[in-house]
Amino acid sequence: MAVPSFVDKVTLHVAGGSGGDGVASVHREKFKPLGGPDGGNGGNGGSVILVVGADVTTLIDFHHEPHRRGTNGAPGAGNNRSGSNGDDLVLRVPEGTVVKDQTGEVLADMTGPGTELVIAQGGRGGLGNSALASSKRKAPGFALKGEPGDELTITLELKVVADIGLIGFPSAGKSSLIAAVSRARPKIADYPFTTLAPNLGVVTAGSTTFTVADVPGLIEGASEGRGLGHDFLRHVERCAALVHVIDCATVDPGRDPLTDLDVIEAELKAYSDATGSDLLDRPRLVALNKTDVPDAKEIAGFVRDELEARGLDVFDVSAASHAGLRELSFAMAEIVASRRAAAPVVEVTRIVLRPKAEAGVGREFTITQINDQWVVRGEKPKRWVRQTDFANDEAVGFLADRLNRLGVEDELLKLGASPGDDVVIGDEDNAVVFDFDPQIPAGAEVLGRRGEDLRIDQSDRRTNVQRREELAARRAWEAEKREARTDSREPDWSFPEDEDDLESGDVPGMLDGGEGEDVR
Ligand SMILES: Nc1nc2c(ncn2[C@@H]2O[C@H](COP(=O)(O)OP(=O)(O)OP(=O)(O)O)[C@@H](O)[C@H]2O)c(=O)[nH]1
Ligand SMILES: [Mg+2]
Repeated sequence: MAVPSFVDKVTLHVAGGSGGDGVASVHREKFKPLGGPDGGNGGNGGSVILVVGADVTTLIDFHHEPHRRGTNGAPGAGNNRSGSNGDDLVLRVPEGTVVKDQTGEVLADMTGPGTELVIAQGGRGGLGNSALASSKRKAPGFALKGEPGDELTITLELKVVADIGLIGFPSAGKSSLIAAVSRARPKIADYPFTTLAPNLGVVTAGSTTFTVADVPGLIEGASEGRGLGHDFLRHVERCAALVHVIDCATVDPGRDPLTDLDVIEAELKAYSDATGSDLLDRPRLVALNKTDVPDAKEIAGFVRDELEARGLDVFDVSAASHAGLRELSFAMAEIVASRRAAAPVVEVTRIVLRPKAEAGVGREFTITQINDQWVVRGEKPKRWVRQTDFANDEAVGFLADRLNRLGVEDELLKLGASPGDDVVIGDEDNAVVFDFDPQIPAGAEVLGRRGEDLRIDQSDRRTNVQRREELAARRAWEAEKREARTDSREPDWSFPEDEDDLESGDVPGMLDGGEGEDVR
């Protein structure tokens, strides 16, 4: 099997590391058996980051290893110890790499050394029960699970970033030309399609230094796949100008400089039509090559007027004798310099790619009814479900509280959901189905023993109205007692114990905890 040495298109599967789970633990000391929650948070998973490396020229590494993922975060531990974060995986890509998703949409165009793209974020670590404790939930018997990292399949496509592109028929002398004007040393031979992958050379003319790309030869019908096809033309898409390298010494029947130029132009047009590229807008220069050959010099003389009449700048050159190369180099430099003056400087950027907001702009979630199921979509609900340990009732209750605070229950009621309906949250392949039970009053104070949530089994809780009535009755009873006390002047410590009484901050109707609102 041939081993490719230059790869300019690869499919890559990337995944951020998973976040570590938070831990539920209770501080223990001698004589202090229940010292409060001290479970630490899980560490964040490492992300996969693409970064432009100045010395990277091919995507070959990814061709050999197409699956890459960041390291997982470590779980938290007791005594408030957080798990360590996973390591980011930094993948170096060549300048000019275009990153696309599976649908072909461009996610990023990696130009400028140092430009970074966080393509797959690591999952966030789950909070430990210490971080989940609040004045309402003093000793949570659960912790949040770490979230999985982003996972996606992308294509990397290399578009060589050169200032000038050399195009022409096979054996026109493109590689000879780049070898003559730069220190590039591509393979040169007298058979067609010597060049199979682009070569880059650096040229200095006057005060301008620029890069020139020599690409494989084009022939008539390249757009239909003849020869090496025309896909490699993407390597000259970013060039400031194209140089037609024309072989004036060819003895092939049916070929002459003007016909050759027309054929190549037709292929450029076919490429632009097929890809939507704006390649045709590039300025052109014409290098009439091999003028060291006497017949070729003569032919060059014949066609010059016609080419100039078409508005083209024409140069008689010889890659062999180096005649005319200085003029050609300065003409290329001039175009590059004016384009650079007009174009903004490429700044080093760090792009963080985030999943698109599922619920739409400005909305935390949406609910749609699909086949008798209520499907809740939204980043927060989805994440919260992933963080939930469904084996732990208290954790499930915490999830219910969060969803209610977000307004999911209200919205479901508004849309006409009735008790017992299926409510689906999460990704299609990983969805969780709940029974809609709007009777469950939200509130952390009704939690039972650690890891339990009384609301889940019990539906005969007092309603708010009942609670208010009881409170009023108790106040009346207290007032009566106080009166009796003032009468007798005797202290009375017999106070009724009711641990389920409303706390000072509780207003009927707002029993939903209200704290830990933005727990990640
Ligand atoms: N006499 C003469 N021969 C040249 C000149 N430039 C190139 N050649 C010859 O033409 C042949 C093809 O040259 P290459 O530079 O490989 O041509 P190319 O355009 O890169 O060809 P492909 O890579 O196949 O597309 C070689 O034998 C070169 O020596 C020139 O200026 N004068
Ligand atoms: Mg070549």
